[in-house]
Amino acid sequence: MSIRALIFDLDGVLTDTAEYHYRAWKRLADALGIPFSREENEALRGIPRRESLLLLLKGREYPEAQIQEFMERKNGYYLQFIREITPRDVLPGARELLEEIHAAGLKSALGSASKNAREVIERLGIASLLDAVSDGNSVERQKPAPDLFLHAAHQLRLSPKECVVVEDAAAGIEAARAGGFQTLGLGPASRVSNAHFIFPSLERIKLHDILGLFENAKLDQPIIPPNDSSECGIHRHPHEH
Ligand code: B16
Ligand code: MG
Repeated sequence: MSIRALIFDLDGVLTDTAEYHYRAWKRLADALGIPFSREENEALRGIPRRESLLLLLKGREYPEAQIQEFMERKNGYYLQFIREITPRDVLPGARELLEEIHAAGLKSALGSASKNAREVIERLGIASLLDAVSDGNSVERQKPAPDLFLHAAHQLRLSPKECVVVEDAAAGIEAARAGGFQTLGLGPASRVSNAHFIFPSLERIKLHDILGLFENAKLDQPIIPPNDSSECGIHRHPHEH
């Protein structure tokens, strides 16, 4: 089946809001006297707000009202930080790829766990390049459940098999695969090892390269990765189900 759309995660794929999430969580952690490092922040990549807070609290228990207040406080800090976002904060290659998708008559959508995703894409100046937005407000069950991406495909009126999900986090790849989507992982293989294909980033990646990978591959059969896969930055996940 041919690919008709790409569904993009936001943080780590189209822009790098991880730094702002980190600074906001760090401010909360400092106020609570809980140690919290940049390394620990890595585990929060792609994880929804509540689950992120529970990881930060490391088993400390608080009443629900207090949990809500912590989440609101962190979000208040985050909203202050994202006021600094401008179109220059779109990650290299992302705007060009969105423009190529449009020019080719394919569709694109956002699939982000963030409840602030709309504000971020407006500030980045890419909202008009996305045909549908599925975000933290769109569905109940967040990643690694597939609902967010299924909601995006539904808005595009496409089946999961016709869509490639582009993700930088393990929870996102798991969500996409659970929904039956094709997956393109970005970043270190340690984070996205379950993706069908992996690239270091979107920089210098052309739409026809992505389409070629998925359209030529028989995704239901194991394949042997090409010898030069490490050089070209393309990795084919060998264990298809
Ligand atoms: P919010 P993504 C995720 O975005 C972030 O990676 C994660 O760190 C954050 O906790 C989550 O969104 C929720 O964000 O607090 O703004 O609702 O990678 O799914 O685009
Ligand atoms: Mg992400």
